[in-house]
Amino acid sequence: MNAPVHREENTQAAWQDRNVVVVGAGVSGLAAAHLLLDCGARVTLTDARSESEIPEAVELTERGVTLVAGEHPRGLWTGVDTAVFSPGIRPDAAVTTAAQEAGVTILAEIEVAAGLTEAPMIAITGSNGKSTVTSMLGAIFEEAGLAAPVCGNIGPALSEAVRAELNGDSYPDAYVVEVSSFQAHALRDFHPRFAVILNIQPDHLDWHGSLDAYADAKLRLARNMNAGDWLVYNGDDAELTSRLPRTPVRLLPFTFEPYEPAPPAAWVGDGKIWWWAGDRKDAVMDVAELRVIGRHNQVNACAAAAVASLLGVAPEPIRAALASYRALEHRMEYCGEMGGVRCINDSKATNVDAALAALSGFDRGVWLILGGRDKGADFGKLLPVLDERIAAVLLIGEASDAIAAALGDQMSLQRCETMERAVARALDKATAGDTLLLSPACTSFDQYPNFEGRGRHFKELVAARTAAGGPSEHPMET
Ligand code: UMA
Ligand code: ADP
Repeated sequence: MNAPVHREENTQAAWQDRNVVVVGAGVSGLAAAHLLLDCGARVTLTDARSESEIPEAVELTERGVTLVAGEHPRGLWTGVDTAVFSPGIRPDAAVTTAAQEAGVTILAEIEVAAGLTEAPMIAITGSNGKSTVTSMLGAIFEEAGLAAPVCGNIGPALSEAVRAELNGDSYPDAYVVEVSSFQAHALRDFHPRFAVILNIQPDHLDWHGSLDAYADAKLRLARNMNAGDWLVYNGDDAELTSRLPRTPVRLLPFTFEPYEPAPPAAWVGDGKIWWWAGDRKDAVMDVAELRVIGRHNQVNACAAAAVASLLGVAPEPIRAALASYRALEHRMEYCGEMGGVRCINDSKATNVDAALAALSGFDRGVWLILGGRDKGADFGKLLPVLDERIAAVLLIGEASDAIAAALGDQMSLQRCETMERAVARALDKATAGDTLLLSPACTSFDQYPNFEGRGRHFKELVAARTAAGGPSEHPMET
């Protein structure tokens, strides 16, 4: 049996003729298997799904991969010392326990890929806002003429992006990698040169077990960072600031209020995004130029501007990229207007903090659709923002009782059960200047396959009403 692969050995040569098991034949497992094959490894790919459910694996078996589908038998681990796990494999899954009992070293897919490139990693994590900030950074680098593939949790897998480089199809200056808590929890040697932690808010607690374990997973991203690296963090988030690493990594806060203590720092203040480095304080842009909606998106833009500034990108390309950046689908996505009522699809708000952030951006007249499948969330956290800004809360899905119990008689709660009824109720009653907001604070799995399906359904219902009531000629100002 070969010795386990560690950082200094995670080179193409170290994988040559090595037996390795890749667990999970989804986006990351398929990409990792191709990458390892390119490095000369002998790859076994295993997935709980049956062979017929993973047609994408055929290309790999044709390249010599052994596919073990339908189960993860114990025999997998014979003669194997290293396994590459997909992020979705839970730490308490039977396959994880079996690999551990067999003494196999478990590597995260992003760790393997990162070890095979010299290009610096810019890693972005947090509970909410990862995809937004990752894609904002991608847009800034593109504007600045830098080659910086956007990958990781946002898709494609880091393994796919690194494979393109090793095959000579791309020459990246850096990788912009969105890292989820699932990807971060198993990291050992991953060493980004720049990391961004946006916030620590309770999410995926069923997976991680506790808020501490979840926060630890996020902070693993920074565990190997040192005095030559930069950790960019949300200075307003007490759950995060109380957990900052005690390593020599250089720290850079971003905040929603002017930051006084010392440079470098970035903040949103006086209607602008500011960058303070050395003895210069530069206004990067007016937040009024942003097309994205909400205070949280101003902070996201500020975080992206901070990282780009650290990397030496000038204010003008940052401004230009952020001013033309449009919200990702299902994240505070403007999707129509009828009779002066603006409709916003924030279906990706699958936790309470995302819904809280969405609501914070409005003063009045919000018809809020809440509900779906409850993850054991504390809906009472919404109470401080369920004030005069709310016209009504429209409840859908399984979580209706839990939400009603948490919110009590504080406001007009209307049980609608389905999206159809919620949209119809809101658009029948709302008046010009109001907003219909889907920001449900729950997962979609009780009524939809995923949040994308839920968001698309919402948009279809809005579009049908808009068509019936005449198209809007006035796109929303943000
Ligand atoms: N599987 C097994 N055995 C098990 C459990 C799962 O074989 O015990 C198999 C499944 O049958 C399936 C495969 O594992 O074939 C799925 O692996 P996966 O869940 O790791 O998913 P991937 O398709 O590899 O996609 C992953 C990320 N998914 C998750 O973390 C759940 C994708 O993020 C990511 O884009 C992709 O890697 C590339 O990096 C998606 C996501 O939903 C978008 N992320 C979560 C989120 O954003 O909230 C964390
Ligand atoms: P992630 O990739 O972390 O899930 P997204 O950018 O996809 O983040 O946004 C997910 C949800 O969180 C959306 O509802 C979005 O409006 C909300 N959101 C985005 N940025 C933030 C933030 N900084 N704080 C709180 N919520 C946010």
